Amino acid sequence: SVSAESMRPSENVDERTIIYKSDEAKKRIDEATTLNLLFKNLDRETKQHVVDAMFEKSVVANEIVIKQGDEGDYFYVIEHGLFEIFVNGQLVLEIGDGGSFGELALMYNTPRAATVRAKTNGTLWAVGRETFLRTITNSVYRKRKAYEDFLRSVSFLSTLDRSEITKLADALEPNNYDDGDTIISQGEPGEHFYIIEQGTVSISKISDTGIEQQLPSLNVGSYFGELALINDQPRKATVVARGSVRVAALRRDAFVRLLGPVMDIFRRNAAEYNLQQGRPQESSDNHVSSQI
Ligand code: 1OR
Repeated sequence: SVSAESMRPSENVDERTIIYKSDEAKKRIDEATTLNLLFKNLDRETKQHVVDAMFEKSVVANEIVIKQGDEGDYFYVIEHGLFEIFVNGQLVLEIGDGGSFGELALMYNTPRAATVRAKTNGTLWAVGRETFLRTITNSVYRKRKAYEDFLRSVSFLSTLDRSEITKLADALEPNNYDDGDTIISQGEPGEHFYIIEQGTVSISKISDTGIEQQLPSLNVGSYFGELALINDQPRKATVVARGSVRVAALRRDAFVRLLGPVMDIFRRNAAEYNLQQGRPQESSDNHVSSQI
């Protein structure tokens, strides 16, 4: 465990809370945070800032960690253990290793929206309000703002309303690729949908008879990777970065949940493709269907 020595938490923005941690503790935090969405968008330095400020909290089964209605003080990342979330006494969710909770009251300065109770013994890493606001909230807002502006300029999303765009912005994960990197491989199962934020991708397809066909490239604002998710089939083509490319990726579950309103557009473009035996370079909606 951790021998904790906290530097004075302070109002001063330049001061940071640093709690000493062994390499072993750092490794456990790393494992707990790598898959967590809130951490995924933090740059190295900001993440270090959060990790420095974390302190370990052991809990026993049945312990109440957060009580609905209380004021928010800490944000928690689960190293191990199961935690039950109750809203108005009703169990709504169970979360485990690598999950997190307690962000809402801190982000929105509202009372705790739920009660969180340990179902098993467990270990948490806690981050104080100030550090949370300075690091994670900041980065969530910055990312949201940046994506909202970008998404509003993407024509195939023009039917989404404000709150749908915001939810989408929060769920997108930025990924960067260098020239020649493979983003999608034909034949593999599909887990993500992509929107191109920057750069160009080339698409190629190997037919059943082994002939490679080059398909039109896609640029900023185009999407790809929807078909494997809609049809639950392997990837039908390979997508490679041309020059440096930045994409916004959406996981399968979020794709289904958040892009329902756009599904008709995907289907219509897919049908168009089948009719033409080639992909429309640019459809009437000024976006490109990718067939992957
Ligand atoms: P908090 O700071 O409000 C309670 O403290 C935490 O429970 C909350 O942040 C979230 O991190 C977590 N509704 C409210 N809080 C939830 C919910 C939730 N799920 C997790 N928390 N749900 C809506 C239920 C009507 C469940 C969504 C699946």
